[in-house]
Amino acid sequence: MRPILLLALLVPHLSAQDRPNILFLFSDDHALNAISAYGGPLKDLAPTPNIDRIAKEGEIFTRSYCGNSICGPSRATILTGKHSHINGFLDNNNARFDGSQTTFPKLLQKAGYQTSMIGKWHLVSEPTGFDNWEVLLDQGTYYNPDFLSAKGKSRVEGYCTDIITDKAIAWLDGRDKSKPFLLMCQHKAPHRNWAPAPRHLELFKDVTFPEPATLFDDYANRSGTLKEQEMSIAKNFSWAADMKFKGENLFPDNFTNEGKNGEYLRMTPEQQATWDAAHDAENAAFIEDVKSGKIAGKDITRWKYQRYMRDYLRCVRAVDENVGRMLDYLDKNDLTKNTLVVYASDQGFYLGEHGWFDKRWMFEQSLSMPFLVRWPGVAPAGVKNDALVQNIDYAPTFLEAAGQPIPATVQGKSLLPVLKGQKPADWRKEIYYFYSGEATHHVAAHDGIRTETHKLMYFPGTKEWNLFDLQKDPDEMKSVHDDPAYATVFEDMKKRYAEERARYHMSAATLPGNRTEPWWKQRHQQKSALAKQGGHDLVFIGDSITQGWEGHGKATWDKYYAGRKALNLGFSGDRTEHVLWRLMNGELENVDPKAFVIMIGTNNTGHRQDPPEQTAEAIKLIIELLQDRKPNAKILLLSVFPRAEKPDAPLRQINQGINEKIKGFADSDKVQWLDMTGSFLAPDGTLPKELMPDFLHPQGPGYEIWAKAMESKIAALTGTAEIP
Ligand code: SGN
Ligand code: CA
Repeated sequence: MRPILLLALLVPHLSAQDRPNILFLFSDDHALNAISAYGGPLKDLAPTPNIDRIAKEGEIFTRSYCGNSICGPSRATILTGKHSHINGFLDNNNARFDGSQTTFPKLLQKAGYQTSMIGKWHLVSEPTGFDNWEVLLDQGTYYNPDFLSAKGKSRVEGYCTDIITDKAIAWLDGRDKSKPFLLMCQHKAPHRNWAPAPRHLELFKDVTFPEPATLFDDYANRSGTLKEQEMSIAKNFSWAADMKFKGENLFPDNFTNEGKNGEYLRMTPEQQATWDAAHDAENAAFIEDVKSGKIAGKDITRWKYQRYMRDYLRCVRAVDENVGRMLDYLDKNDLTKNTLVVYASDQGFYLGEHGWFDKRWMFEQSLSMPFLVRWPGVAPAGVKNDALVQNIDYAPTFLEAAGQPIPATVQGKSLLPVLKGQKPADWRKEIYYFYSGEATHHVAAHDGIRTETHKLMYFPGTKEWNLFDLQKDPDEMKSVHDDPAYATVFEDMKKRYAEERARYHMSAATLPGNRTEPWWKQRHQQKSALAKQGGHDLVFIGDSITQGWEGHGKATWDKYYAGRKALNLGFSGDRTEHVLWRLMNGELENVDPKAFVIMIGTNNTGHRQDPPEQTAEAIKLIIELLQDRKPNAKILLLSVFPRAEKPDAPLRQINQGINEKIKGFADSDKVQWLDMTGSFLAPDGTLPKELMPDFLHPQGPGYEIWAKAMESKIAALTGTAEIP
């Protein structure tokens, strides 16, 4: 018997009691500066005693970051332990979470946990991996929110933060108490448009919050894209929804017109009366003061900042109270000792720093994620932990805590050793960040790394680098990338940036992307519809060469594959990143084939001359994606076909390089390799014009050669008789 197996048998089997419950308390857009345990300028004015209790009884992480500072992407990363480009949820505007992929709740559910998700979900597709889910529709609302569950839609009267907690407690009360639980209790608050609970509308009324030093940042000395954002307190707050005025926008130079206050429109007459009582006099006074000139210029921004802060911190107050309710529940039900509690938020937020609200940038305030953990007996109490941690780490941490193996494709690391106070020698020295640049708020795409002392950002749209010395310039007001004194640091950071991108498999070839040509979209819809019908035994994945089975290869296809319930997912002009996108966005929906045939990569070579290792890595991700979604299917991996007439042609060489790498992905069973190169080439290595007149695409006879070369493998993989 192998020693590992023997060891596994000797370890006493963990009983349900030994496996901790996991309570994941989560909020939306909660800035570190709005949690008193983090210190910060607001700690005495707007304390959060209940969240702080987690820090006191457990650990607070001071260098905790997200991988992509917006809602859906952060949530998808938490569920999968993978960065956005791997889990496919890149931005809020276009993405839909592929719920068929492995997530930690699914694995815990399989391991016997009872799993529940209550509150803001915001991943478009329905939750998977939960015994119970009740989620807010889309972003959700503060007042009288609508929930969606397996039973359908329902509206609940009251205040969202309280209701989510009510539902969480009700679920805990009714759960099967013989099993450990995972409860994800995810608040909408304190997300825009910051509508406080009726009981908090007068809170902070007479408090003046300190202004951040960078409230009037002029965006000099950094990427030119900073000036283009649309998330500034001075310019982008709306009259009604953000600043809570009623009626016509009286000062269009200072307030935008965007929308009504949707929250107000949802309120009951009673709620509206309380709301009006809290706002009317103050609003009237402000209007008077602006009209009379008493408040003007920058003072209007200052006034907006104060209103923003009061509303934001009022919303935080309800979150904190409700965290307290949950912790009390654990105490009263004797669950505290055996429950791992986490408090986190999907990203940080700007509370006026750089003149901003919102997030998205890789600057500290929105890169940071609050992360507090309490696990009695495991995480020592009262610890400030400064290890570099990221939201990719949550899934592996929960899995390890529950005694479950961590899938090899998970990109994060379990925090257990870090929580226990050990400093693993190989703990990461930098975190990687990527923001795709969606339209909302007009923040340019960028990615970068942060070390303990420096931050490097790259803006591909303008090809700009920014480098910050976080010790000397913690407010990130001046990029030193072109300062000769930092030449060595800059070089070192660029090298580490390239290494981190490689570590997380980030390149143009692996960043999932859809194409916009109408025919492509139409074909994708068509193929997704076919996939949805199901019933396919054999699925071909590729580019124009695979699509060509519907053209030059039609007769051969009919002969070999028509009777084998085959689906052609070849799209002309596709590169690996398009294939990745398609597979995560519908083309595998009900497909459960015996085998996939993959032949992709020659357009990475032809369009961009991608280095072979990057294309190969993308092919590896395609294989991993298929194995994750369709674990029973086998994969026939084909060599990328030879291109160009002569063997020493550069593009031919690149394809050859890809093949050298990808053949190593095969095993003798699940992934099988077939090198097609020899089938097409003349003995001297030239590519015969009769087979591929453009030295890239096979004609009829080429498809015949292709089919014949694969036939014995296809017959074996699909369990069908060989076609002569
Ligand atoms: C809405 C907000 C934005 C916010 C995004 C994303 N506008 O579009 O200010 O950045 O959500 O937020 S609002 O007028 O509808 O409030 S996220 O937390 O879901 O990423
Ligand atoms: Ca958010």
